[in-house]
Amino acid sequence: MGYVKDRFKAKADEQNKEIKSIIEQHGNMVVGDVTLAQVYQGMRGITGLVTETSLLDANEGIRFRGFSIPELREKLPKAEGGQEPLPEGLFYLMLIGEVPTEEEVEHISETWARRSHVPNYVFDVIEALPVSAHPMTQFIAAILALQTQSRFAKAYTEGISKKDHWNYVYEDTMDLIARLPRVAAYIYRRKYKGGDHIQPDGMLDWSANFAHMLGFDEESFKELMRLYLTIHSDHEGGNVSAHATHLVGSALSDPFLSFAAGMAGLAGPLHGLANQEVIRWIEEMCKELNSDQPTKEQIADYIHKTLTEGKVVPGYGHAVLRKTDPRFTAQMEFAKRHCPDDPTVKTVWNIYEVAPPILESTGKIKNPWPNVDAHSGALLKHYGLVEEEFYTVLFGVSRALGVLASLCWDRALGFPLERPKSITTEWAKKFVTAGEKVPE
Ligand code: CMX
Repeated sequence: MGYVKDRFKAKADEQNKEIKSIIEQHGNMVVGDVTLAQVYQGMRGITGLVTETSLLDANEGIRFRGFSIPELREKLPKAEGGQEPLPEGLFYLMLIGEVPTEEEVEHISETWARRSHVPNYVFDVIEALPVSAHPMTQFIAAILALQTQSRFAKAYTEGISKKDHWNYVYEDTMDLIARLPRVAAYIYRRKYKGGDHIQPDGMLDWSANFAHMLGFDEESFKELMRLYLTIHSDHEGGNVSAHATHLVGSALSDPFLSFAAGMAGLAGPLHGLANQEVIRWIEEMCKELNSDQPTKEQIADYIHKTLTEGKVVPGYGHAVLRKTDPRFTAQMEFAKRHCPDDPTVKTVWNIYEVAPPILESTGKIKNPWPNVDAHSGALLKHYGLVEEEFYTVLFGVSRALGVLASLCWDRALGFPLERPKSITTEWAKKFVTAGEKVPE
């Protein structure tokens, strides 16, 4: 792995110099004003973080180091005979900032396969939980069990220079990403397949081996996994899972602890759990209507009913995006190629036609368009991965790529402890009364 690490360090040193000069020369430039409404309402639109791996445009969607999802699908190396990008390549792109060659991607695949051994006590920790525990609870517990192997935590305790933090964070990142598919597959087979576990195949790429350990050896499912693990990996820095990982990492908690925090955030229904909620919402609708393919009129009625009951329509809306999520479109294209006649897939497409105008007509939902979670469950279900409680774990395995590549950058750039200022409503009242003067 040496040369990828050396390349990363060289890039980070270059970037460090540039950042120093930006701060020295332009550090006083004002990036934006902050209103009281923003302070109260989830800090929407406040620029306050640097995340090098990707940037989100409200209308265009995500770009990874400048590349859109359609560009990634075209430019990143693919498995032999495959059409979808290998997520190993996206990790390299996010880390180094350049599109990798096939050899570089193969090198990362091999490195992760070599580092993928999971100690038995991690499985014991999973087994200690009731089998009914949500897969995300089991996943987070397993990540915490893996933490006992953190090279960063060990080195920090022994005493290392701040200049070397990045080195150990990098090593932990590679170990953790390598081990996650085995842990996730173990949870899946334990919970849904009676503990009939499948050994890894070290000859396969990261996604194909994951699919294999889950018990899905069909080539097009492996392709779906490659696409899925690529497109869920990163969505700039302010989303809950990325921000939580970055925030906890800023306290110099090691990558395992930081990533566990990110996964706790991903497990929320307004974030990563939405993929589970989407398929449940569709299934409940179908059950209520006694049909596996409700009409558009029936779907419209069901959306109205959901809104009237004061619930969200899962898979729709976004804090930043204002158009159809390109991650939704990528999955739709995949479905058109592989399973256009699947009834759940067709229902997802019908919802896409019906939901936006209804959501828009409420006058309060800022983005009536689908996000990544609106489509993913239908594809997984098509291939027989029907246990929707597990879907957020798949999201989590992918999200590791982006948030951990970012954590490497955080430490390589020496970013400090994150500590924004908070206020009280008492403070806000004085501020308003004193005509925007900051109270003493
Ligand atoms: N259905 C019903 N109401 C919705 C809605 C939806 N899909 N999306 C937004 N709203 C509501 C909000 O709840 C809010 O209502 P109140 O003013 O009564 O509190 C109002 O519309 C304004 O919200 P917003 O500014 O448009 O959206 P936010 O930035 O506050 O929230 C999000 C963004 C994603 C949490 C929200 O759109 C939502 O809850 N969507 C459904 C859940 C979902 O799909 N989450 C996954 C997001 C992608 C991911 O992270 O994986």
